[in-house]
Amino acid sequence: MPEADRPVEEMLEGFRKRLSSTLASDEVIARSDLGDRVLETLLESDVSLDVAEELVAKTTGFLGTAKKISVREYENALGKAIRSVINVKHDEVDLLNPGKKPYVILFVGINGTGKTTTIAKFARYLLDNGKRVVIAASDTFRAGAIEQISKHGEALGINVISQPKGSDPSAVAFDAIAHAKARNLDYVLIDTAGRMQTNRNLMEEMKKIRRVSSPDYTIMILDSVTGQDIIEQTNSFLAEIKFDGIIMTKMDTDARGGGIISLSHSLGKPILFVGTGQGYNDFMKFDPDWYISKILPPS
Ligand SMILES: Nc1nc2c(ncn2[C@@H]2O[C@H](COP(=O)(O)OP(=O)(O)O)[C@@H](O)[C@H]2O)c(=O)[nH]1
Ligand SMILES: [Mg+2]
Repeated sequence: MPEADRPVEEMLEGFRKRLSSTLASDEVIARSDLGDRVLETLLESDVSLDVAEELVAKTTGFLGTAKKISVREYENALGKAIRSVINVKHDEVDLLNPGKKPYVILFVGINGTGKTTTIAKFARYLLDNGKRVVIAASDTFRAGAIEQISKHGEALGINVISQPKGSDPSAVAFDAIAHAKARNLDYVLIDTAGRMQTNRNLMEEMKKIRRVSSPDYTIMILDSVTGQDIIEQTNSFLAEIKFDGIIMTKMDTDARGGGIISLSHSLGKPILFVGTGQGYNDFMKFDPDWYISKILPPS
């Protein structure tokens, strides 16, 4: 179990404190010193080396040629640099008005990242917006998975289509889509088993789910606490499973806070939502400006 949920207000506090103590040492500073110190702080906050270097270079670029600058100017330029790196194709996605019915969304990701919990939160978000939803319990592999998602379905008043443990996950997805078509529902959300990249059978099974359900959108669930390691851990997984957008979970338990910047950048996909706790409401649309306002003072 993750540690206790932290309120949204306290999230990213560590990152903000690290940055402000790095930046607040002097009123006016030589730029070259500051760049090195900020680079170090970004690395400590789990921003990857290449992205941290890019951020510092961009910040320097925004600042022009003055030898000495105020901390305030540096902060504003850094905020601009982070915005330019984190803002991956956000405008193109409107999952609330997809223009197709039923709209089939496949949720993928490694075991334990929070897929099932996130599907329940996302379903709740759709319900709150007046949408009609069915869930496919296509994790037929892990013990307890069908019960877990069925409980969420009961709590939310949503049908969960399932078959006994060990059944073909694609058949479950197929049934759920037929169910949605027959009832004119808006969305089919497909839960899946965690895929370990080493497990060939599971990878093949995942491809079959894709073939059978032809998802309109695929969401990769990433655990923010795993940080940069996730790129390596999920490398072959990411290469084989195509996805369109990302939901970062467990922001409330991530003390470093900067991984989100480099993940979005290096994967080239938008971060749609972030998970901020275990309850249905601990879920928010990801807003780059919100994120930047949490780690830097307002410009
Ligand atoms: N604190 C916290 N815990 C989360 C969050 N999202 C999921 N979890 C927890 O992570 C664990 C694994 O979640 P689950 O949805 O079963 O992962 P799955 O294996 O990918 O389906 C559960 O204990 C969830 O309650 C989150 O945003 N914050
Ligand atoms: Mg699950």
